Amino acid sequence: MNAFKMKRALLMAASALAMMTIPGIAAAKDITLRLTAKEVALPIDNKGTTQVSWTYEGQVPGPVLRVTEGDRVTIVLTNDKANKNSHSIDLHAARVDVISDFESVKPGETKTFSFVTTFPGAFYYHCGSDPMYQHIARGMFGIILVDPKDADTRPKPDREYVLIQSEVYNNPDDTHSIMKNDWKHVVFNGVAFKYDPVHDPAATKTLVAKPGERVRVYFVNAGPNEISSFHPIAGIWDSVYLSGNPKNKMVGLQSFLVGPGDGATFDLISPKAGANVIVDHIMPHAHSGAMAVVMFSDDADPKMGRGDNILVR
Ligand SMILES: [Cu+2]
Repeated sequence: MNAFKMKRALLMAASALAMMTIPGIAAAKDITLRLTAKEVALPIDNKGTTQVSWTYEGQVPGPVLRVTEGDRVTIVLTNDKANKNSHSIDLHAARVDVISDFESVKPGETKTFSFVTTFPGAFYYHCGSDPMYQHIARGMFGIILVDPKDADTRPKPDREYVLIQSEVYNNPDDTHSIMKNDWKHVVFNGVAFKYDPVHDPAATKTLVAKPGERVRVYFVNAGPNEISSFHPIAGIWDSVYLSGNPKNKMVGLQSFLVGPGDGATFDLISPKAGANVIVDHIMPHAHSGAMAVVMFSDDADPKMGRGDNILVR
């Protein structure tokens, strides 16, 4: 074989290798995620008491963003022209430049930036505009799930739920009161006792699963200020993945601390029918709103904890 033929054969072999895919390993994708910041009034309790909220897409928490490890993610953030404040987005799944990529966007303007996801996990995203603690206290946060590119690195869940903890402040207009931690409720997914008809008869929802099913809870503590001692009453965390990374696995835990700005993934399996209550075991947090009932029964609604119902609105 002459040098030319040798070079051509090597090039062909290299391109054949590049086209090969490994079974079970997801190929990287280009994903564009568009978010609009909206300032709206939203309920903070099951009675329907409302508060002016600063949001992504008019929702607290913001939409669940879901990509796979290795994907190239482009964020397009628009600040609605009806808004009064500048807003931004800081995603803990990104490795970028805080100044140019996470910069504030004025009302009526749009900002675009990209990053490649390098670690799988359950990551926090939030507004970082000044004062950041006020934008978070007003509801500008959500979760970005970066699924591992090799789905076989941990057991497949039967159901998935997102719980995002945050504080609701008595007067979020008063930034000093937020700095002094003068909150009214600690909540999951924006509303006090949202999934707890036991402690609040006005609640209409619970999380559900069948006995024996693996329930995977993606948890983020948005804060802005309080730590969470995350515990399933009448259950034990089967597995806890620090930051949601399959490599950071711990087993058989009763409670696990998640600080503001952090997240973790929790697997829960109930051997019998009945209820567990997921709480922040810090009592003022639990009894002001941070409780969520998980009902385990054989007739659990098959649509819950799947598809669009992993963050139960
Ligand atoms: Cu904001």
